[in-house]
Amino acid sequence: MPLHANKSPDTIVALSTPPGYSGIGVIRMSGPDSRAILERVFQPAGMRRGMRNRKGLYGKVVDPESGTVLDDGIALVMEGPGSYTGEDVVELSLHGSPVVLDTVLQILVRQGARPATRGEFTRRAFLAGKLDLVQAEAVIDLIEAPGPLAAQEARARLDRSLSERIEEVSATLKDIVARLEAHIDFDEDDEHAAPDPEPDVRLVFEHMRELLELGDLGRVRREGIRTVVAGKPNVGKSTLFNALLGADRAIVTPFAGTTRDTVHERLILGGATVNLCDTAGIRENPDPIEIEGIRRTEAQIAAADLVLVVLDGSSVPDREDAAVLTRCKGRRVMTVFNKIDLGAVPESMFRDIVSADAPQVGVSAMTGDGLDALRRTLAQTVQSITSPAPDPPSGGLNRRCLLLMEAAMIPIGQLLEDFARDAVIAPEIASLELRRAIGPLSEITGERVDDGILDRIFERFCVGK
Ligand SMILES: Nc1nc2c(ncn2[C@@H]2O[C@H](COP(=O)(O)OP(=O)(O)OP(=O)(O)O)[C@@H](O)[C@H]2O)c(=O)[nH]1
Ligand SMILES: [Mg+2]
Repeated sequence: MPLHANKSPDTIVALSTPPGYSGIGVIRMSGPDSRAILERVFQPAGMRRGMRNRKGLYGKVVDPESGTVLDDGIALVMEGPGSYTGEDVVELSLHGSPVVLDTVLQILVRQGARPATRGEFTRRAFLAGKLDLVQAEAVIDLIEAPGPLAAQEARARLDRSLSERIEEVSATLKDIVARLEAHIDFDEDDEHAAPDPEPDVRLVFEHMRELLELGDLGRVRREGIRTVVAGKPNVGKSTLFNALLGADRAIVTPFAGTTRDTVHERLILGGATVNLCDTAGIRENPDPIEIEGIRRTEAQIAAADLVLVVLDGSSVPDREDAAVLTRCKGRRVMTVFNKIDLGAVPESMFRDIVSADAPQVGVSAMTGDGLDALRRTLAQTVQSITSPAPDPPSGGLNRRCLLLMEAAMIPIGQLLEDFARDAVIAPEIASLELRRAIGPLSEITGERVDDGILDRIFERFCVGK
């Protein structure tokens, strides 16, 4: 449970559907007065029964001051603590008219509700212990998911399985600390001396490492695969980039050195999000403007999950092509032989510079020849990155949590090194190091977290969620 006390909150209200014309607009209220406020403005049709928990009721929304009927719609009461926020929640589904919804909102405020701030419903859910921070962040990631795989990843984090794994690590550490501290007062020769904590510490460290790896997998699912199109100038990188997007996005000219800066666009492929980046061509002896462009290209390659190395498949490769491939060492690469409409030089000419392990495709970005095959190969590669068999889509730590997990692993890693160097570590030293790891872990799930961090997290939300 979070440390924050739920100090008799007021009742908040917001439009939960996007502003603008729509079929239906939903207004949501949460707090102790939400039901009373609803009853002042909502007249159920028929008047046979009052509002019942979780039963939608059709009726009219009336301005209690003027008696004007503003709209008709469905009201739904969800009593706390079984609701999203843990408080009494009311949802009013009305016609999606911005004017009507705005008027009703104003009336609800006049009746005592306060306009909600960003993410305040979810923040209340967190403060009420209905969900932890990992889940709260999954809510916003689900809403903002750029593609189906990202949505599945966020949905998986909404289940508590990831939170439970983190709590398990935390509980194990606390357990080891408790055992160590129980023995601090015994001297070393004592028959009750603490058992060697090293095997347990090593095991917990392994679990933490697994969670980190899962986080990286989560990142490619959640944020997309950083896919960089790289090559020497004029090989057709921008033409290929545009062809993959199906849009004339990057400038193409016959002159080498056209692309000076990175260009970013998003592509959904087989459900996965591909963050495609076109780059400045890498060449020897660049001019001063190109130097900066190439520096940016290199930074993109260094952070890439996948590099599409574009070569001119119609001409013999040269030192510059070899240099591009050298810079991609350590990255996952796909080789694209472009301009095959101009006639392809024998593959053997590329043997010395191109790795046989990387997938290779011949295309003409200009005519579109081979693009379907390229998309298929790309989709397979993307799938192998996002779903290493037999792993089902599961949630991974996001960036905030990864940093905290890394911070938690530092003292433990240090302790393991000490164990390796010197078999006997005083229990008070070991417990001190382990305690340093527990703090960041409890910040991941929000067991201990300050308001500033909560503000930053819920700032990402929209009003009404
Ligand atoms: N024949 C043929 N020409 C192509 C093909 N792809 C690109 N081109 C031409 O090659 C020239 C360079 O294309 P770009 O896409 O600008 O090349 P780039 O690799 O982005 O070049 P820089 O941005 O300068 O590094 C243009 O004249 C394109 O029309 C292709 O598949 N076949
Ligand atoms: Mg270009």
